[in-house]
Amino acid sequence: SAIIRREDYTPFPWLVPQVHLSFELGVEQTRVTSRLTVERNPAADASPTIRLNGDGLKLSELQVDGEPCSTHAMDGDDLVVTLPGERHELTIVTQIDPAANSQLMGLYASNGMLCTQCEAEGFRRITFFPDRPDVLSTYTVRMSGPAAQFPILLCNGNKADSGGDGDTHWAEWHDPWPKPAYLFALVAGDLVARSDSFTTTGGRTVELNVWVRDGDLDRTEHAMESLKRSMKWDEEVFGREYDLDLFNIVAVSDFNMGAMENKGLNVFNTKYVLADQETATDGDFDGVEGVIGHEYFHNWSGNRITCRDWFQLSLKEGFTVLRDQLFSQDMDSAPVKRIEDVRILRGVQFPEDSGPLAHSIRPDSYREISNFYTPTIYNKGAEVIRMMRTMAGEEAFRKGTDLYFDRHDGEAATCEDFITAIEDGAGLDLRQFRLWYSQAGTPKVSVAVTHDGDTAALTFKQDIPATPGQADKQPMPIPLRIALFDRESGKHDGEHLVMLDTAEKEVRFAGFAAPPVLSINRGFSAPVTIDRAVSRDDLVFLAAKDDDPFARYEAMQDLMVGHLVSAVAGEMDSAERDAARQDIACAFAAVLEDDRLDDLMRGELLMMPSQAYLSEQMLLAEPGRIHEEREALKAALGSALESQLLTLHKRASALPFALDQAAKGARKVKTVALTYLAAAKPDTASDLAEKQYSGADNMTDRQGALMVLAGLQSPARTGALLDFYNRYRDNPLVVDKWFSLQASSLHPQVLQHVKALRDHPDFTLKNPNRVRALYMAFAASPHAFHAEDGEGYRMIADLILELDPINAQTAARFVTPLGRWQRIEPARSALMRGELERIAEAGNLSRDTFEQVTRSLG
Ligand code: B3K
Ligand code: ZN
Repeated sequence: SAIIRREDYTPFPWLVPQVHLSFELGVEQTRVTSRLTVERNPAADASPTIRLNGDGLKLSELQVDGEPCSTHAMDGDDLVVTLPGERHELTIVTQIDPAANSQLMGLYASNGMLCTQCEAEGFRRITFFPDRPDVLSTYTVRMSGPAAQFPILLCNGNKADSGGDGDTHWAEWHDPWPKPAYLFALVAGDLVARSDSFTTTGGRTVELNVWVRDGDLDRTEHAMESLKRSMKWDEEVFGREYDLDLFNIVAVSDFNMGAMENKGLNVFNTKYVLADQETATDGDFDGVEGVIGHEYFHNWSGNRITCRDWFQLSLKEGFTVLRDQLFSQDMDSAPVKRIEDVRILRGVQFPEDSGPLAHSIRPDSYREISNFYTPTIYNKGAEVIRMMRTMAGEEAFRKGTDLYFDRHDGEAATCEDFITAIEDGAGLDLRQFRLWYSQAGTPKVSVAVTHDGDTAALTFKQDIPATPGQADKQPMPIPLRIALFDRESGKHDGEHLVMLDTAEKEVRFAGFAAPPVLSINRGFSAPVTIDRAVSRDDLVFLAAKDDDPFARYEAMQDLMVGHLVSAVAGEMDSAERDAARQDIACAFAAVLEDDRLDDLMRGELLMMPSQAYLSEQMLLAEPGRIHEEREALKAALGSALESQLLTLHKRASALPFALDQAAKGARKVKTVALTYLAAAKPDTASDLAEKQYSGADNMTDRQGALMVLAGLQSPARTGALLDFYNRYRDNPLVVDKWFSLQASSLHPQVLQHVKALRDHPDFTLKNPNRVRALYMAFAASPHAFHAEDGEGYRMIADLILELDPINAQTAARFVTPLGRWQRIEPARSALMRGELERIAEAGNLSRDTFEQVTRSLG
């Protein structure tokens, strides 16, 4: 398969101002008639032909200007038509089989309903079309089908007309906003809606619907409320109003990703729509709010202004992630949301950036664009724009985004357009900052503090590691928010923004009689790693006193990371180990006792660094040793703080269920307490967890307790798992949790459990949620995936090979964990590489999996 390069971009020689589609819908056979008006693009080089992309399509009929066409040819999957004139009308008929579409791209059947997923290149599986984001058209769509089977017919835009004759009915939809094909969507099925409305500041009344299957309606309230909050927030914070009279959301249970921002008709994974107290955790509720916000915000950052080509993906994704993060910060606890977002970045994006799949947020090439919907494009992309906001300040940044929306409305834009608009609107000079778009790799910032007389000097150095295809890097501007604490008073005299824009830099601060304690990268102002020699005393100081919540969290993390890294390296004798654990326990005790903290934040401060994050800190990770030391520290903390943790659990359990932050925080610390107790006192923890499980009146408590039980070799384990399954066997999203909990548990027999679950009647490779529930959880499990004999690696490779022909996009995602081989100790590394080679040799791989495996082998 060919490599597509950013530098090869050329505008499409044709404009397609009008698209008329007619669908005669059937689950096994759908007939698509497409009528396109095409005219020469004055801004492009003229071409005697028009290339219409197809993917596995069979052409049934083709007319040019109403006459059967004889001047066309197939070029691979594409249809190439010779066109002599300035303007033509093409009529194209294709027949497709939605039921046979297991890739879930294009038009497919899910649970008897029909729906579409077109981003990035799914439209070409429906009809022949210039399937690229810079071709914008106005769509008019007629859908017809059996009324009993598809009582609801939905498409983008507004419903223009509808009718029926006997058993068949039809609807005609019109979307007034020109859009690229990837934003096209239709849904046909037996659905019911929660309806509401929203009035924009401009006075437009928008009808809102959340469409689900009968029986799921009472779990849509949170989604609807989240939508209304998103609409209001985008008006207030970014000045963006909705632009149609109708906004539809449809929940689908078979879906490759979280959701899709199709114009006026968002299609969602059920996981990000359905939520109630009984079946969804607090984390699930937050997920719904965040994803509803994200897709809604795309209406401006993505739809009104789309991408010129797929190399610009972060233009819409990075910006929209930033927008959804800021939205959630405003809706919930801002500091906790920031910490969660950094945890995701460091747990998923940092490893990507230091591995074989590293790429810049604006990549230079790809084979399969689906492989570039990555944490780098999304999460690092958001961090890069967040840095612009930090440098400009909120107000100036808003001027920049206003200018961007204004200047490029209705266009297919580039990252460069965005940067220029922020420069012009916010008054920033981003010439050097553009390097963040082209250079991959997480910068490492080293910092040393020296003190002389009354002056403290900070010496900074930045170093950007080599990544595939990028050996040498230039220094980038790195905005670091810092504060210097006086040891005596426990205070600082204000925050500074240090711009580290050279390879090395020294910054001096006068007025310090004694060496200060440095608090650095406050709020995680830059997506970098910080390397500094810092004493445990200073970390304990910051963990107790830092007024920046993120920096305080970071000090706790650093305390644990520092200890675990040296413990794994075998650098500590038992006295040193005890001393370190003692310090960490003291810091924990302070957090447990600090009554100025709310429980949501307390829960964060008590969180252990993840196995993935710890592995990142080592040149060659030893998964087995990391797991051992991490569990040992957990046990040590659990026994040192047993009574405080029991008190915390008791206090938190006394709070009745509510959706406010205090109650959410209480539920969070309850399970955190259990996890430490489980490591130290499994019997005590098992009893407590069993009580929490059976007394639970909400999913957060129930799942938390079951998670702890699933990791214990306790008699209560089996009973609780069985009860959970029987209670929720009819709810697929909860059954997903049941699979996940077992696949990611701390239980020594996880491998056997996963094998058994693979044969469970509820397991299927056809449903991505179910596949991820079992295997993503397993691949993230700290010990089982890395089993010494390589059985975990083999299971994932087997899965990839079996899933690839069914759902290539989902299969390719499982290559990532095996791709970590270069950063793992030699014995396991060889086994991982061996599995990648086995996949590579299999032949007949999808483009998705082929690309990921090839890149991963390096
Ligand atoms: N834009 C979609 C991504 C769909 C990609 C499919 N391969 C979801 C989102 O980011 O909002
Ligand atoms: Zn998005």
